[in-house]
Amino acid sequence: MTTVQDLPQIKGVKNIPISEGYTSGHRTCQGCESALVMRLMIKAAGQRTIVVGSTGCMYVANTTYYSTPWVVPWMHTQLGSSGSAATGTAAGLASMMRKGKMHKEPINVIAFCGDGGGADMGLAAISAALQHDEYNLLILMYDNESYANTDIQASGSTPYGANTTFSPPGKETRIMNKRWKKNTAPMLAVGHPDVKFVATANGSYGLDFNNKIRRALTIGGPTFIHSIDPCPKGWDYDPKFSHELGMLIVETGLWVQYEIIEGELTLNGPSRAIARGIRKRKPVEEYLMRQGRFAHFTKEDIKIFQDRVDESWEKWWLPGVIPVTMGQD
Ligand SMILES: Cc1ncc(C[n+]2csc(CCOP(=O)(O)OP(=O)(O)O)c2C)c(N)n1
Ligand code: SF4
Ligand SMILES: [Mg+2]
Repeated sequence: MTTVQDLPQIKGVKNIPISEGYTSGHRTCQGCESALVMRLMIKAAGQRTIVVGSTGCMYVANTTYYSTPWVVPWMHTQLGSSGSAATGTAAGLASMMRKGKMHKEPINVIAFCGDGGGADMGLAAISAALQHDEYNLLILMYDNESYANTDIQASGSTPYGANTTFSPPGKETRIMNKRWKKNTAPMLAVGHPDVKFVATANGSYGLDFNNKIRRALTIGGPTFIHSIDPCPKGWDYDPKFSHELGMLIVETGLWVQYEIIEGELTLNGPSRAIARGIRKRKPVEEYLMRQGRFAHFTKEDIKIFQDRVDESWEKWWLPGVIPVTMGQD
């Protein structure tokens, strides 16, 4: 028995599978990139897949009043439990097959979580899942940079200064959220040396997204993907600009596209061109000023933001990825 499915890399958009596992029947906002991420994910994984998802927009808006877009087995799990649900599902399948209660075949197990459920509340369970190298499972963290489902509260993944219901700009204090965004994928990659695949992804680069899902599912063992998902409601912009904002966050160098395969890091798409000096980073202002959540920013706030992004590319030991600098000998 093979332990993983044979999911070859997709060469070109014309070869993307036509079949859908995430169809009509959801009630996400117009322009919701997280919904696109779900669609891309299951398109790449195929029908022999079990999806479990923690509480958040991708649970609530996808299972309202007996309607659902999922046409693969799907289960809800508690907000901080994507890691434990993934481990339990993979262990359950292995046990049923070992006991002869199920036909032996490789079934993909994918657990998704939001940034609140993953990078904040569920970090411990994800860490535990990433140490169970006897199971094949993928954890996909879709990051809309807030606790969106409960009305856009700030999470550890919310960017510096963003207006959320927990961090509204006021007359006395303009910048309420002074934290820099959590750097989740490198944290998990560096902290779990046996994990064979950790990547960042973005629905605006669809084919790259599909192929990262396939690489994660076929490499064996637990794997992790962190996607950045523009959210018209929380980021406050016209839904028609979701795709463009997804590209801008990469083009400004604020989000870096990469994958770490068996400990080796490769930058992808525009991030690779930026790192090689082939392409210049766009000013972050072009990205920030397209969104209402940064509408209160002054020139000074934009400069603070730009300086942090510049620093990540110019001073970090692994530019844009790992926030440490080399100390003196
Ligand atoms: C233990 C627990 N605390 C709080 C909640 C309420 N709650 C439901 S969804 C949600 C937001 C989750 O945010 P995130 O994981 O980022 O997903 P998103 O809603 O942004 O898609 C919260 C706080 C809950 N369901 N369970
Ligand atoms: S609030 Fe954001 S993540 Fe939630 S359904 Fe709407 S666009 Fe999607
Ligand atoms: Mg969220």
